[in-house]
Amino acid sequence: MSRKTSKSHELQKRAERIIPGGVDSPVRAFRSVGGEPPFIVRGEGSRLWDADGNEYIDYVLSWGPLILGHAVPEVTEAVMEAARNGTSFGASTPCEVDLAEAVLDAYPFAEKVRFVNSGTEATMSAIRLARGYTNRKYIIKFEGCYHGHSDALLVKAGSGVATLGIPGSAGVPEEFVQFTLALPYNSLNVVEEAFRRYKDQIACVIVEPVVGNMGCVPPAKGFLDGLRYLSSRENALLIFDEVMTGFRVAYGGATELYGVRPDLVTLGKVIGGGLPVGAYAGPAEFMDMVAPVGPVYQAGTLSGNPLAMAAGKAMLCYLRDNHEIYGRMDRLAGTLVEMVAKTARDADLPLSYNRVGSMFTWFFQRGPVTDWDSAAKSDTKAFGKFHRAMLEAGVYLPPSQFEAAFFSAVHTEEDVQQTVAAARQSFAAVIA
Ligand code: KE4
Repeated sequence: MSRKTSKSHELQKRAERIIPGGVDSPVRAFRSVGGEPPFIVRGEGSRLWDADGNEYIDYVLSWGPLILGHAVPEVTEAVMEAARNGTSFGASTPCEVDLAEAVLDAYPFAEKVRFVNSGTEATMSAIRLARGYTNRKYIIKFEGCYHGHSDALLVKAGSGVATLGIPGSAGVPEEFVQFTLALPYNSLNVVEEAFRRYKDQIACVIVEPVVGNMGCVPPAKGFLDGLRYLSSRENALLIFDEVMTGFRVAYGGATELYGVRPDLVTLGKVIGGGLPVGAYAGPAEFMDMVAPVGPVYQAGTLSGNPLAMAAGKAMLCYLRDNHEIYGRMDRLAGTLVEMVAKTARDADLPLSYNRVGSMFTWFFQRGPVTDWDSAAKSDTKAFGKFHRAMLEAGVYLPPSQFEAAFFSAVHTEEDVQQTVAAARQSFAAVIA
């Protein structure tokens, strides 16, 4: 029996008349998987409910923030308590100092942190800081990595060393991306070539230390060390964009997991507990370049918002005091990913996967997936069929082959068994 969808359909029709595509972020429109998105009304634990009363096991978790699942009592209570005292002051509050200390506790290489309202603001500000500190213009990013929607970062994949940034969006003048180099992920020799070609002109290298935005792609052995070596040798800043991996792949993120020290780290998602927070952090040598101490300007009306700070503080305090959840998520997510892959093999369906802790992606191809060029070989039509069938079976996956899925500390063995069973029947739909 297929899901009831009339209420979500009605809401979608209302929404798309007054909001572009009916969504406040493009990927939510389900354009790359087909079908209409359910309108979500409630989340609890590992589950979501939509406007028609359908229940789902959630592997999007608001695109990463909800590592403890939905409606976590500690977080909800903290936000309600804060709200009783007012929602915003545009002034310093004790809670932002508490959260700053919690962030630096997990990232000991950093001495100072600045809170902003999104991952986009965090990476945009970190790049401005790197350019201000080095007095250089060029930046290196990697194809398939996404760092938010600031102009300098919206470049087409495939630019490579040969060609400077090509706008990846309408409305971005080529002048705004002319100093952006988009290189293949996991290819150190191309980075070396870029530093040779643009000697003493590159301000920073920004990288997702574990990529989530071409689907999950881990760094090749030595890649992060190599970026560290080359950035240091060339006096460029190394920026780890840990908006997705921070407090997820380990309490101290990929910085802890791989033991490579960046010069700046950007954060978001988990540190806001589901409320809008971004951050950038690093040694005082760099961070004291930021206004009002230094000449690099950055500001925000709602930066350090007391409700967001309360949510983030509750989240990080829980993670700090319950480290064992990382091992449990790693084990259970591993079981899920491998059992679904085995189900695909049993159905003779080409499927590969990448997983780092509680973030993962099933790729509809034989693999391996190590960079954008290999990720792009995936059968996105098959993924779309799989996504739609899983939704019908009560499993809510990211609506794109090129997104990471997330596991939480509250997903259960029962969730895993139910998901594997749903995958078994969904693969049949893919093959049909
Ligand atoms: P936001 O501006 O969306 O808060 O963060 C931008 C960003 C920066 N860096 C990384 C590594 C990110 O993953 C993101 C945002 N992630 C996407 C999911 N792939 C957000 C989902 C969306 O765009 O709706």
